[in-house]
Amino acid sequence: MPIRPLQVSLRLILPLALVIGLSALVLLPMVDDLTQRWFLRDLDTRAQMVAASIREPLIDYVMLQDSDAVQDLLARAAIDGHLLALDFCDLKGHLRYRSSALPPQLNCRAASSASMRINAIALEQSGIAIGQLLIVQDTHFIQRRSDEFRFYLTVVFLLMFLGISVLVAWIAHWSWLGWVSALKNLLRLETASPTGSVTPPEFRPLVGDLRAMLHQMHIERRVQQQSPQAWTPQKLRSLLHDELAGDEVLVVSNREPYIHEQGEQGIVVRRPASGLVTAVEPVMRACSGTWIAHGSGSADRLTVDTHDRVQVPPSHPAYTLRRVWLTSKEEEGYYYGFSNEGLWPLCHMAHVRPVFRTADWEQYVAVNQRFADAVITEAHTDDPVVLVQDYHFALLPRMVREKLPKATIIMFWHIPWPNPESFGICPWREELLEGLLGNTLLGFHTPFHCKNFLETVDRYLETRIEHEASTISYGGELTQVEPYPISIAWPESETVLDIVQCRNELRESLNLPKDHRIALGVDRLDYTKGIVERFQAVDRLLESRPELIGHFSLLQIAAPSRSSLDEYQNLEARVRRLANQINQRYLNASAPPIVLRIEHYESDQLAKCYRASNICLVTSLHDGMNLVAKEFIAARDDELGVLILSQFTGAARELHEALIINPYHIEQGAQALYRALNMPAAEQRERMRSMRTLVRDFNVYRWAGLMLLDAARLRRRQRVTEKIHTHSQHPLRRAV
Ligand code: ADQ
Repeated sequence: MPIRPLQVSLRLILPLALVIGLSALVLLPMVDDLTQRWFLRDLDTRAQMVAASIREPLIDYVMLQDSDAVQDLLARAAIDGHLLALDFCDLKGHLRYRSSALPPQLNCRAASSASMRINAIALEQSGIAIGQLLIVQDTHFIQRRSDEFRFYLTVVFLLMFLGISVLVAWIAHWSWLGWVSALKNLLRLETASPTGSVTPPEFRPLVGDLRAMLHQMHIERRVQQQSPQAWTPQKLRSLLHDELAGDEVLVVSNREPYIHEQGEQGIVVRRPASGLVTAVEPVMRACSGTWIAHGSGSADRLTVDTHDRVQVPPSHPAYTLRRVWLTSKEEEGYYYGFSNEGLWPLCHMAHVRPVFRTADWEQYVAVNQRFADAVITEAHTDDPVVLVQDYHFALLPRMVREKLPKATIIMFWHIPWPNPESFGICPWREELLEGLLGNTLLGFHTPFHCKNFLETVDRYLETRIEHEASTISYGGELTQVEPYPISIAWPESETVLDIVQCRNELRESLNLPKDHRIALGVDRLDYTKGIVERFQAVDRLLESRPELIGHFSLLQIAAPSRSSLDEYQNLEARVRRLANQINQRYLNASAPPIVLRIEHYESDQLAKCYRASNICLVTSLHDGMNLVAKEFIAARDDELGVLILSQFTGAARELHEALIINPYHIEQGAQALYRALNMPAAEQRERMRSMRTLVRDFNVYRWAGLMLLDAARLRRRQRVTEKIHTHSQHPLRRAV
């Protein structure tokens, strides 16, 4: 028997041995006592029977005082094997007659002992007592039988134990073999062809996890194989050169990477606070393509050429920004309405209800079409690589596909994808899904979001889904769905500011003492970011640890966002009010617990804050990835500082050394803050070092590189398929 089933059997048999052993210990004396009592009762019955059989002649002989007849009668009755003696005692208790085998020490007052049983049976003649008959029986045989009985019972228990053990070992062995082969079968089916696979019922709960795990392993293996060295802009550039040589790359996003604003002293250029821009900008720098985005700045029109194009970054141009102009009605319906009052709350579990209006949907369709037209105009080839960014453009992939069927369309969905039930409340769910299935490749942050998407499509459209290959076949075309965890660009060392200087400058600018401890929050002012819960955690911390009052503050930097929407205005008012309320409670303290800055910070200012803080606090109620967590880690080349991270961020799936919290649990947030404030430097270093290695290696170039590698692979297949197609009579479908 293999070692594992033996261990399993032993695990079952040992408790069994214990139970049977204990039962034997309890049962044996009980059964023994019971049988002894049965034997004694038998002896008593026998004595009564003997007495009954000789009673009448005995009384007659005693009355006649015929001692020979009495002796003879007693002797004859005492012949039976167990009867030791029969005696007659008179009323004064004198032994008058006795059978010959009576032990000499026995008299009329003798009582039963371990070796003999004595029954005294009264005799009377016409109601007058004349004496008693003593019947003495040997009880040695009871002890003998009891010993035998114990012996057999012990043997029965042993045999029972052996029998059950063999049976258990046998069942364990075969169950084990059955499980192993069913699991192997499942793994084989999951890694080969899931279609038509029948999962044994006991494994059904495991299938989802198993698939996610296999998928993750598949990606990690692929990354290891493909990236022996770290991902850098140079590597990304050479990858674009090798894999997509000469191919045209177009990016589509709502937010532009550079906004020209009319300032008091002329036109100024601003970079928006957006995770998306942070992530995609390095890719465009590396591949010099065209970025199509909404021109939203007050001086944007003044800075473009006649084709609405401008070269960016302004300091050292590397790619083209093509601006699309939207009327306020379009912006109202497509951006604020359908995207941010509809899709944003639909995809985030933050307990804000999505609002869907037909007028907004119509603008969403129209604006998607306008951006799709821009892609078609900007494309110089019939098969460009189009990188579509985010939930503002769910319909665009299909619109572009209709005009440029050979294009490789890659879309990254920067926010979570909800479960099918949640998504199902959108009145235009089928249209959105059909739009998204115009993509060649559709990326999400985590395998969990991919799984939700596949399940949603499965629920609402007639498609064929290959889970192992993670593809969806719809209308004869395939869309591949993959997780690509987004990240940041690793900061270049020459731009990094001195850490002590950062600490001193930040505290000085906030009017705080040099040794004041700071937790930092950096977010767009959005209800998904858990800013209110963060303040409550700080309040709770000071309530439970008053010694920290005046020695610790939260610096919350919140970039104004979507401020024309009611929900966001209410949030801002609530955040300001709560910060005030908390600060009012600690008016006597030398420093306010909450320092709130509702403003946009430039990236170097943010870097200074990251480097100057003791803690970075990310408490999103739901977040696709969260880049702030990664930016904080990247900024800490001193390997100090503690990251407190919400379990509801994609980042929590990668940054296991952070203090992971449930932001809804205020007490837990407060405890994590306390733990972070008291964490020894050695532990901070250990955690930070490990997270820094991960973020440095799994950076934004890798994110983009993996998507582009997959795009290149799909293009190669597409070209092969087309070649075959031109030599074939039959139309072929687009291959993935
Ligand atoms: P966001 O919701 O914008 O991104 P996040 O990933 O945290 O969230 O990125 C925010 C970015 O804005 C960071 O680069 C940060 O530095 C910057 N920022 C925040 N506050 C700022 C301020 N006050 N001033 C200046 N800059 C500020 C969406 C999804 C995320 C996903 C990203 C990337 O919601 O889940 O991680 O896209 O895909």
